[in-house]
Amino acid sequence: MFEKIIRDIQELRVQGAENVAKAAIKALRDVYLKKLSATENDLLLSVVSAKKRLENTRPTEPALRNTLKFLLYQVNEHNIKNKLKQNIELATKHFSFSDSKIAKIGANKIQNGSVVFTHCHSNTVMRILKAAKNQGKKFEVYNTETRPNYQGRITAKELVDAGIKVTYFVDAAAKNAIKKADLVLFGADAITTEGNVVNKIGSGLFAEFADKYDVPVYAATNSWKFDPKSVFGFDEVLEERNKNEVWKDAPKGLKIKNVVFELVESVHVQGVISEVGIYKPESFVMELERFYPFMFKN
Ligand code: RUB
Repeated sequence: MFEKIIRDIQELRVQGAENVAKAAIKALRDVYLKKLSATENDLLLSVVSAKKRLENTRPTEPALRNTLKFLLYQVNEHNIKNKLKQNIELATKHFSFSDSKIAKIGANKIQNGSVVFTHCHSNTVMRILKAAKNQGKKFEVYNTETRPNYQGRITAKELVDAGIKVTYFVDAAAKNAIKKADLVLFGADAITTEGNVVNKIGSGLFAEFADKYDVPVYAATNSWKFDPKSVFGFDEVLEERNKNEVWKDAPKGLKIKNVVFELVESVHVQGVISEVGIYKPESFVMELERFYPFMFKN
């Protein structure tokens, strides 16, 4: 199972930053269960090497790295059997608690008659939209196709299946869609110490447009997507994927850039919706040290 999870993350069969983190919990649990009869020292060596391999599966995923850090937090060769088990349970609980809390808080931002613009496919955003629908609110979603991998189709299909009214736009039509929207709701792959949000390419551009037309932008995210590396001045690494995704039989010699994530500057973000509440991006980062000290420890 461990090797399959590694492949599924690398080959994008696991989609969305939070699902990548949840898959890492499963993978480490698998290593733990298979090595339970080994000595504590051997178990620790296997778990540490599994952690390194998982960390390297995707570059722009602090939720993955924070989750792995949490799983091994205060674990040593004397306590690993109990402590790792306990951390696996706590991390699993963290995500299930946060998922429903974020859905509830985020749904309050959606009113009867609202038009919500979204981009790409974020499981966090989907949970918010479905929670608003379950509250009986009547609203509409505008979403973009999200080239080159068309994650917008996953969003559109899921919304149709949930009985939520949705209109699908090509990416280049986003300006027209945003002008008519009441709010923009993105997911996030990372939040930096300056309060900038990293999300699917296009998100930064769309947020600037939204700002111009006074449409508030919210990023919905589990707070474990904060990147502690950015505290030390490291820039967020923006993943670049295979150029075949953009153009399979492109003319030989053509240079294609396929950077898949982009920074949404904090000035364009009205609020970060997470399990700790809704905060302005800069205040959100300040709250985190209080809630999750493990993230800031080496
Ligand atoms: C997905 C994407 C999502 C975030 C948040 O990009 O940018 O908005 O990962 O998702 P890709 P979630 O499909 O290229 O990984 O809210 O599910 O964590």
